[in-house]
Amino acid sequence: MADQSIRGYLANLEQRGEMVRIAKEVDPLTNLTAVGWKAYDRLGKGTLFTNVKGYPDWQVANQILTDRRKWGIALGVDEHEVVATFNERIRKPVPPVTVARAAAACKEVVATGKDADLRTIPAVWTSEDDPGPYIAAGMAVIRDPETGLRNMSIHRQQIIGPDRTGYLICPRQMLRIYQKYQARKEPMPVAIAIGAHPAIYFAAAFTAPMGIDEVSLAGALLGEPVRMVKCETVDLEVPAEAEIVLEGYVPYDEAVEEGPFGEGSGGYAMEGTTPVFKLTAITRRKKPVFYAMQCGAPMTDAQAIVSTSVDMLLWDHLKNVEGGLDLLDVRCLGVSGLMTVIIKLRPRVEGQAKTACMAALSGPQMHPKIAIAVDEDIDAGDLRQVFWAMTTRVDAGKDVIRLPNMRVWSLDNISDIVPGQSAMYRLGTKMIIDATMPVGARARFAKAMPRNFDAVDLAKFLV
Ligand SMILES: Cc1cc2nc3c(=O)[nH]c(=O)nc-3n(C[C@H](O)[C@H](O)[C@H](O)COP(=O)(O)O)c2cc1C
Ligand SMILES: [Mn+2]
Repeated sequence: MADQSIRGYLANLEQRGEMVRIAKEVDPLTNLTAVGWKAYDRLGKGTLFTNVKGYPDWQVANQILTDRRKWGIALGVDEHEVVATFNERIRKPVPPVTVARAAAACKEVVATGKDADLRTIPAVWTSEDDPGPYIAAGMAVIRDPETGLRNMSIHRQQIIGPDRTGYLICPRQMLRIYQKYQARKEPMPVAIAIGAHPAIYFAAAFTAPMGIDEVSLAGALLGEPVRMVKCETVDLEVPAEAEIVLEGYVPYDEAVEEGPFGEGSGGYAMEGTTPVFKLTAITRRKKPVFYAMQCGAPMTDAQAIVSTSVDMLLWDHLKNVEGGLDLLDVRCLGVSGLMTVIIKLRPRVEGQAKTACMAALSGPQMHPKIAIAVDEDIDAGDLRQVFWAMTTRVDAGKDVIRLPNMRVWSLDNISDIVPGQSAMYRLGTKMIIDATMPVGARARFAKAMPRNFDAVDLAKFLV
């Protein structure tokens, strides 16, 4: 039986030297996220805060899923295998099982009625211009009122009262399901799990075809059924090994001012109105680990989770372009706020790299607006090499193509909002940069590598 908790993952991270513990007191409202962000930026490590002001029973984790090495630890594979592993495992969904309440760690403490108070959770004030503390790491489980099918997705929550949060629902599957509740004039029951195994996070962040239960995709990634447990106040189930569970509902007819919030773009999502989440119960472990999922200026948890799923979906999408590309690597760049994707391929004929870029700009997810194609000899993970190719193999007149008036990601603030719509709907200019060499003229564009480069082993000369 695999561990399905976030604490098990944190123990692995620590053992592999990928996490630091910070025992000096931090305050979730003033300095926790800056300490966590800097620790990752300077040391490349995630952080577990063990001394959190005002929350003696709690620990807080931050910046723990920020790169492929850490995802590799979560999946038990090498960092280079992460995308391929996701792709392979996710094809065989594994339906969850239901366990008894007594076997569910997330039920150690149950608070309902007045006792259910969001102020008991160390929600963090993340970015400077955020209006206050948020919970960013909640995975929402809901059911389609018509088909009964389950959906799981991640949504940010601005704390606006002891039992209320703003609840942003972007135009994706949850919104379609919420609109069904609205049409029936019924509240949408929601159960929100905070802190669980990264595989469950990945599945929640993943855009699966409508009707596919993300919980069974999490099972596929884990290699065993997710253990679920029934909720106290709503007719839903949640991962039993979660640290904290918020139960409640989203009324069909309420809206609240929400934001601005530092987002995966690296900048701010503008303030606006969102639906409301109303709390009916909090269940949790006795000594919970709160996952303060870092969002905002790169590089954060938010960018790494989304880019990994963009890569995976694009890999599948691109492989079929033109009946099959010689695709070598796909990298949605977290450091670009998720809006640039690099495609490494072996173009068989002139024009193929541009077709690949065009497909990458109309993939399953909206984030990329710039697609850069590079050749086999460029390491797509090394931006120095990519920049060299973008300069020496690009004639801006022929190789840079602008695609105006395209739908772009909602958080691309430089792009215009569609007249009459909310900021969720934007039109902007996408861009293709074909930084591959002209097919048939490769010698002229070769990298001038040191003589006998591949044959020379540096280690032999350092002894
Ligand atoms: C850190 C993080 C925060 C997110 N915040 C939101 C959010 O506030 N609102 C939203 O609609 N989607 C948000 N998303 C994206 C959705 O969770 C994601 O697209 C999911 O696949 C949607 O699932 P669905 O298509 O089943 O609704 C977030 C994703 C991540 C990784
Ligand atoms: Mn879904």
